[in-house]
Amino acid sequence: MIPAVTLNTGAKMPIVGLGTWRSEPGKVTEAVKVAISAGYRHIDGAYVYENEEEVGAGIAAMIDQGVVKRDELFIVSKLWCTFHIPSLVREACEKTLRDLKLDYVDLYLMHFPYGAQPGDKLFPSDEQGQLISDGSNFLDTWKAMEELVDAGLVKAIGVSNFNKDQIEAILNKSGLKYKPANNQIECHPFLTQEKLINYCHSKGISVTAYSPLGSPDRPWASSKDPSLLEEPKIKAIADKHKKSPAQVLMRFHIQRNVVVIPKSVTPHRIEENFQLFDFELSEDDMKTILSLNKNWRGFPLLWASKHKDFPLNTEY
Ligand code: NAP
Ligand code: SBI
Repeated sequence: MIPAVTLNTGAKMPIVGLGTWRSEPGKVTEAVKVAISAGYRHIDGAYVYENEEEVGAGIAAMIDQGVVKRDELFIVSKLWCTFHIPSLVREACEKTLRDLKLDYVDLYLMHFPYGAQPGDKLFPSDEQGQLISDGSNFLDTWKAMEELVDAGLVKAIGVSNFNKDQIEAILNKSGLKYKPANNQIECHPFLTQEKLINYCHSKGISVTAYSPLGSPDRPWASSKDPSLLEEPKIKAIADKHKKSPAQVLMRFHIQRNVVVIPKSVTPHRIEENFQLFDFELSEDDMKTILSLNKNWRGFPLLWASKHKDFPLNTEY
């Protein structure tokens, strides 16, 4: 059994999942198959990644071949910003389910707290390059997501890129039916997120760490940005345990009971990123890793910085 985090719905969410952002459609079907063969049971996707059909083909192949049953998998998708208007939420979810070739997803996240103008463009923007708002309120979007649970399209709902105040607004919403089961946030040794993780855990909300390797292939990366995989203290801890820096970066989350979703389309890395259960970081290792925090974000979300629901203006 793969270690899992228990959600506030009672469901178990495997603590390691395969990330799929920027996994090319021509490679991701094979990546999903390699991952499931290697033992992964959790796949993290999203409408905006524009590869859900190919992710779904990999899942279907593994189910058809009898490698795994649907109920042994934990599949995550996310509602994109241009579908925040409540009347659009169900059709967005149904499109994702069709593409994934599934009857339900295990967890459906509101990808960002901010809604964007509906239409063909995934990132509708004004002359300043700022995201054009749809005027929606994420509390109304949340209510529409609750209806997806009641309709059986999703087993659990959660949020992503939400700050403490935004989560609190959902928890305090009048008529709230389901609390968020998960908050998916950027988290790694340069952005350790202690306060937000402690807050979420104190409210029974699990946390998923995205970009655990610092997302080295993000399109806006600069050579001046710090590199987690080349960080000397991470390398030294890895050498001591005879593991790779990537494995140390992943194990760090597991020992905080945080779910982690490394992305790779490279078979040997997909396998490496799952070999995390045969070693343990010491308390000193954990302290050293936490001391690397510099509140550095690979995802400053600048294109939405003027939006009323921009999440990164608060302390946490
Ligand atoms: P990441 O997982 O930190 O890094 C992925 C990059 O690292 C790829 O270039 C990959 O290359 C490389 N890599 C993977 N394993 C490696 C290893 N063992 N050694 C060296 N390099 C390795 O970045 P991410 O894709 O940004 O984050 C992971 C997932 O989190 C995403 O795919 C997505 O599912 C999710 N996410 C969510 C949000 C959100 O807003 N909710 C935002 C960002 C990410 P290859 O693929 O070429 O092997
Ligand atoms: C995309 F499909 C395109 C751009 C982009 O930038 C921000 C980060 C993000 C996202 O919103 N979720 C991700 O996993 N990556 C993304 C996705």
